[in-house]
Order: sequence, then C-alpha cells, then structure tokens
Amino acid sequence: MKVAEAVGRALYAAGVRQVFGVVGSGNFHLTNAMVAAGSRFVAARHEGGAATMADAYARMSGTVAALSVHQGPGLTNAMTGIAEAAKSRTPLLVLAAEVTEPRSNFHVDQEALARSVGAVSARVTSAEDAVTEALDAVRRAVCERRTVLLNLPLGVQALDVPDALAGESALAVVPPERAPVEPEFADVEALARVLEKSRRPVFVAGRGARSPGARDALVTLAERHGALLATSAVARGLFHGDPWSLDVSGGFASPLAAELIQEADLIVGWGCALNMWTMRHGRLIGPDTTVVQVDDDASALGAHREVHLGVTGDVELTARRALQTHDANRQAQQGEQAQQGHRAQQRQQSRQGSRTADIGASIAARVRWRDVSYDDTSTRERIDPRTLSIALDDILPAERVIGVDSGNFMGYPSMYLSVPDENGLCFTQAFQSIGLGLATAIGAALARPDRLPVAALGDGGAMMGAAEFDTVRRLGLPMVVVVYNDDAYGAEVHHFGPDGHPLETVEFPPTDIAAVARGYGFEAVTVHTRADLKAVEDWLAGPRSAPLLIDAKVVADRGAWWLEEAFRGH
Ligand SMILES: Cc1ncc(C[n+]2csc(CCOP(=O)(O)OP(=O)(O)O)c2C)c(N)n1
Ligand SMILES: [Mg+2]
Repeated sequence: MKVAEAVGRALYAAGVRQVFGVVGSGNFHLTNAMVAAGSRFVAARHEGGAATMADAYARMSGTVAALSVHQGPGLTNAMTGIAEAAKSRTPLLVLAAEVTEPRSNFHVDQEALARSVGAVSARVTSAEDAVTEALDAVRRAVCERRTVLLNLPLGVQALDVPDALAGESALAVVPPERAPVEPEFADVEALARVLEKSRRPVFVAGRGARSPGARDALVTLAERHGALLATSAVARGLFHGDPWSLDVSGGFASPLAAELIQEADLIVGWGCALNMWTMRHGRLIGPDTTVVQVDDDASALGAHREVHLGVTGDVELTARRALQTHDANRQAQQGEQAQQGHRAQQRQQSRQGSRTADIGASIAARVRWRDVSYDDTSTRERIDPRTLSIALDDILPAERVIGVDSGNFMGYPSMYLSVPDENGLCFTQAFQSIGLGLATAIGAALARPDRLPVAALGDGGAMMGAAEFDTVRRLGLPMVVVVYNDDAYGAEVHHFGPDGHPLETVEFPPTDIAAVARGYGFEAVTVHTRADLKAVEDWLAGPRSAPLLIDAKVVADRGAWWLEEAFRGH
C-alpha cells in the first residue's frame, strides 16, 4: 500500500467524510482512496469554490470537512477560501499535493502560503509516520478549531507503507471533540454579580454560541435577568422565534434593535468578539454600559474592545454555572426575606429588566427590518432591493439555508430574509471577499439537504464565482440563486461616486445573467418588478428539477447604510 492510499483510508477512519476539490495528478490517488473508503467527494470547477464549499459545509454541519487540491496552482487558487476559513476558525483540512523540487513549474512555498493566511501548516514526511502525521492534522483541525494545510509531497505519497502499518490505517480513531472549557468559580461569581446589578441587560451571542445547548442555556439565563437577546451576523437565527430577540446586533441591526442595545446598562458578549461590525465601532455601547465577554479562548477576551469583565469558559457551561449561582443566591435571599416578613415576590419582579410590556410590544411591531417603513424606490424597470427581499421572504419556504456574497447588496438578504435557526445563514465574510457566495450556498446546501438552499449574490460576485453554477446543476441541488444586479461593483460606486471620481472602472454594461445561468442548465427569470416574481412561485410549486436563478435588476441610486460602516473601517 502506498502512502497516498494509507492516508486516504486513515482520514476516512478519523471522521473526514466530506471532501471537496479539484483533482489533478498530485491528489488523484489520495482522493480516490478517500472515496474508496467511504468519503463523499464533490468536484468543484474551481479550487476557490471548493475551499468555500468545504468551509460552509463544516460550519453548517458542525463537522470537519476536507479540501483536496493539486500542488502549486491548485493550492494558490484556493487561497482566498482558505483565508476565509482560517479567519473564521473553521475546522477544515486542506490536503495539498506538494513538489519539493524548486525547479518544478508547480513549486511554491506552500508552508508560507498557509502561514500568511493564518492556517496551520503540516506535512507527511515518511512512509512510517505519514498516517500519524495525517491524523494529527485532523486532531488539530477539530480540537483547536483551525484550518490545517496538510502538505503531501509527491515523493512521500508514492512510498510503500510498511506492511505492519498498512492495516492500522483503516483503524484510526475519530479524535475527540474539543473538551468544553470550565470557567473559574470566581469569574462565574463576578458574572453573576454584574448580572444581578444590571437593570437593562442585553446578551449578544456569537460564533461560539452556535449550538442548541448554548442557546437554551442563554435563553434561560436571559429570562432570569430580563435580558434582551441579540446575535452577531454569523450566529444569526440562534434566537429565532424568541419574543425578546432583537435579531442581529451591529450594522445590520434595525433602528429599534440598535436603540435597545444602546440603552443597555450591561452587554454580555457570549462567544462573540464584539468587533467593529457587531458593535458599530463601539457606538452601540452606551457611555456607562458595563461590557462583559465570555469566550473559551482567553486570547479573544478584550481583543476588539475593552471589557470590564472577561470570563474564560465555554458559553453553555458558563451560562449554566451563572444560572446555578443566581438560583442559589436567590434561594438564600428569599429565605432571609421570608424570615424578615418581606414578600419574596417583590424582588422577583424587579428582575423584569428590559422585558417590559412596552418593549415587548415594540419588538413585536418593529424589530424586523421588513416592518420598518421605507419609501419604495421601485420603477417599471428596476425593483427596490428591499421590496425584492421582503417579497422573497414571503415566497420562499421558511426552512431555508442562505449563503450571502459580499457587496453593497449584502445587507438586504442578511437582514430581510428570516432564517429558522443558527444554521440558516452561512456568512462567509471574515475576509470580506466577493465571489464566495455561490460556493457558500453549495456547501451549506449539502450540509442541510432538508432546507431550501438560497444563494444571494451581487452581479459582481455572481460573475466571479460563476464556474460553480455548473456544480449546482450537476449535483441537482434545488437551489434558488438571487442576483441583486445593479450592473456595477455597487460598493465601489457608492464609495467613490459622491466625491465625483470617474466610475468607468467599476460600472459595466448590462450582463444577461439569466442567459448565463440558462447556459449552465438553470431555469432563469429576469425580474424588473414585483409581478415578475410569479415565476419564482411557479418554480417552487413545480418539480424543481433544475435550479432557479433570479436576475433581479435592482435600483441602485444610493449606498446601503451598513456600507458606511465598512468605509469607516478602512
Ligand atoms: C475578491 C475581492 N475583490 C474585490 C473586492 C472589493 N469589492 C468589494 S465589494 C465589490 C463590488 C461587488 O459588486 P457586486 O457583487 O455587484 O455587489 P454590489 O456591491 O454591486 O452590490 C468589490 C469589487 C473584494 N472585497 N473582494
Ligand atoms: Mg453589483
């Protein structure tokens, strides 16, 4: 048995069940060995697409995924997606063939590439150690939540594995999940104290809170303290359906949500970086607001903003410990009060916190963007992107999983399309790259075959990632792709236009993206007005045997408000 085969078998045995990639001579045997062992392989048309599919799959399934690429250009093509995954701490294993001969055309310093984007670099070095080294790469991806590049030199791949070791490759064990970090007792006490003192607390949950267990613990703790609930964009949907949910905090927050977060006297970030996006460069934090951050990685505490209290701990565990502490204190207090003849009830009510009838009614009436009134700027030729998004929210089934690209348009689907839970929006925006949206939706669709996959793209991002239209059709994914088409790199137009700069480099003559999609085997509709969306209803009612692309000609006479936030950041 060759190293390539032994490593492929061992990776499957270690739990790597889903592989994306583009196969060349260097990763042919390895990929085939994984398929032979039982892994599912999805061929993308570009390594950039494959990388983001794997990233999105890992995020939406909560498991490790793999990317398999050819040496040199196979890897450089994938680098943008790898950077996105590394910044997002996605457990992703990148399997790259490698040439060690510097005069080879394929030679680049692959280790340096990985390092430059924040990925871990590893290598198989010998027939004796290859399987162990490969398994260690899986372990690091899973337990350290890292994107790991495993370089597989062609010379090593072709070596014979000693017979005694060959059998062992199929017996590799799945590395244990990362153990939840237990918070220090004193930190939990301190957290319980600030919660107790707070009159208007808001919880903001981030990527580290994306699990049903963490959600349940946070919902219960929030109830005790009368806290309102919000998320960062990557955790959107976590509190879907909760009457005290403000949806997203940050640039995408509705006016009411922003107002209520600003009025908080305590903000607790749970597995959330509280970065410039989520906190609007700090403007969502009132001058006297206490800021607390809970994260299982101590280096994340205070990394983006000063915090009054930082707790190192797993989100769910810390919330449960805070709850236990609170309940124990409350019981003790009630005991004392009963002795002193007070009615315990009085104190219980003071923990209403932010959950007053008025605030509840306001949230119900206008926390959703679609309930915020606006002047519809639609014409007979172009549809207002808000009108388009609200209509799609009505038409598309609620059980959906959405991938969003970057650009001026990106807030519309991110804010107006509701999602059922934390696995409803896949937000691959840590690197702020355009062109990742379609591949994001493909990876998410494969992780959640029970949901309608939706890709929301700008025309720029759609054309950049267009190679993967083929993958959508080939896989038979019943996907809806909606293109917010303004015939421009709208983000740049709105960035530079107001200052009178020439815009020829960022504006394009109309592209018939519907025709492009039909060429790839999609059904497609060009949308000018709300009435044209009838075709979407027809498609939903039908067999959905081909994916659907909506080329929506959108009004683009102003920059989106969340974009101003981005420009502030550069
Ligand atoms: C890979 C990459 N190239 C360039 C940019 C700069 N950029 C940011 S938004 C944008 C325009 C995107 O256009 P489109 O997809 O049509 O969305 P729109 O802004 O028009 O809504 C560009 C070029 C980027 N973020 N990433
Ligand atoms: Mg555009």
